[in-house]
Amino acid sequence: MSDIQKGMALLIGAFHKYSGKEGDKLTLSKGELKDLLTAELGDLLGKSQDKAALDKIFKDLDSNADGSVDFQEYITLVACITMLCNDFFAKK
Ligand SMILES: [Ca+2]
Repeated sequence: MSDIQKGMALLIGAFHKYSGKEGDKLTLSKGELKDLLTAELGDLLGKSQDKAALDKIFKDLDSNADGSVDFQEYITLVACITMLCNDFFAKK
């Protein structure tokens, strides 16, 4: 597999690792999102122990406001963070 294909497979796998923990297996509950953000993105986002901050991130991500974060909403977050990282390295 190419690097991009490997990256895609890893992003899909990472989502399902957390989405399958409770409730709907294809979406992230707030608890699952917290686990994902802490374990996978904690270095970049800081610890999301702050409940108000987590509530805001969840609300912002849940763009169709159905109370869960689906794959499309998750991949949008990953794409945004990836763009920020790219900007950061491009400016160096
Ligand atoms: Ca949603």
